[in-house]
Amino acid sequence: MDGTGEHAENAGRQPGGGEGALVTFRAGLHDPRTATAVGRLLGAAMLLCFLTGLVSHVLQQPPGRLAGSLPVRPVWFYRLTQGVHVASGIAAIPLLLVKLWTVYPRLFVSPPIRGLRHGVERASIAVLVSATLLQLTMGLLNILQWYPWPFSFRQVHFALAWVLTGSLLLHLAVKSPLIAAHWRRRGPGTLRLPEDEAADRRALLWSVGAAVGAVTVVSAGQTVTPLRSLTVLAPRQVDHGPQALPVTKTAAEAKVSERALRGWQLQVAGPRPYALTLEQLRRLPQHHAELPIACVEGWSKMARWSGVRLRELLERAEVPEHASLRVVSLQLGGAYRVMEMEPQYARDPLTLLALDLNGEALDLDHGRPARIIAPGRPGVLQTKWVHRIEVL
Ligand SMILES: Nc1nc2c(c(=O)[nH]1)N[C@H]1C(S)=C(S)[C@@H](COP(=O)(O)O)O[C@H]1N2
Ligand SMILES: [Mo]
Repeated sequence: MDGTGEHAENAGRQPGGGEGALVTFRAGLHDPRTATAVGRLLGAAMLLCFLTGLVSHVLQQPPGRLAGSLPVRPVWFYRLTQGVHVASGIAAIPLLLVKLWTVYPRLFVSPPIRGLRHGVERASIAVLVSATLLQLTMGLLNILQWYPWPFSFRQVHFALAWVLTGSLLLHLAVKSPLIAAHWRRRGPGTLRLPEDEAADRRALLWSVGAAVGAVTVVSAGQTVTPLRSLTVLAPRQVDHGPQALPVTKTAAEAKVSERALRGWQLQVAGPRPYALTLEQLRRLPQHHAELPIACVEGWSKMARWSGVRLRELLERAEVPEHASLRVVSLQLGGAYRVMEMEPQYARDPLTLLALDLNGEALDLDHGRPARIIAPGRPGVLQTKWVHRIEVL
């Protein structure tokens, strides 16, 4: 079918609609040109979201071959990619709603299925729409820290991303003639709209732009400090929290109490294993690093950390240069009790077993007595309440 035909079917303007239409819709906002204009913004947001999501997944669970080449610089690498991930996902929500609204008259085409090809196309759109709705809803609930599901968020979000991308590519392929015909405002296939409908469309596109801009501005403040007073959509106010740094999981939530810290020692495994008390750690050479915490939920903030270089702790135990580590927290359960670290992070001069944050001893909520801080890594891997360092 050519673009013009679809246009006419989509938007019969006579009362009673075109032949076979169950419901009639005014053309201006439900035509392929509007769908294309909104669709490509949505497509761009989804593409950015997908790529930055892959980055986040790989950093958190590197496939064997990639583990050695994960980037250690720039130190704000994950801060940028995850900020873009969350911002593009949030921007996609109004875009998706408007896109669905521009095309929903197509739900009512009659007959509903005109043959095998049409049936397959409609089925793929059903998969695309439900996967996208589910994906964006899951992501949004996650950044609001609401986990109503029993399964692992990350695994399901990752699998769904592939289902969504596959069905999106199929959709783009099927619609490519229509998209090509309506890519420009005045293409060969486009009908000239009456002025009032063209104005409707312009108004719609401006409002979509404004809505996307607004949701981005009110959520970006969790990362972009000058916008922080506008942060109403994001759950984290980056100025709140002890020592001017937000907390995702408090010590109380992780069931780490002051009592559990009594008699604490850092245990380091290796050919020459040893244990050190906090006083002994403080007597080792102290180093400083300006590094951000960048949470997968999108908030991030720079901080000043001091403590012992992880590299020096490993050298003392004669851990081989190319060894990966397992860092174990005092926390008794939970997904982030144990963290693995590749050698390029472990040996980086900026990677610290931090004892101080912004000039004071770590607050209990920030991981007292000691926590890991490494450049370029997701917040979930910046393990708090570190107890033991093991060699893999
Ligand atoms: N042991 C342990 N470490 C942890 C967590 C945790 O739940 N348990 N949460 C992580 C997450 S999700 C983030 S974003 C950072 C936040 O560090 P902060 O609370 O000091 O800001 O800590 C990480 N370290
Ligand atoms: Mo986090």
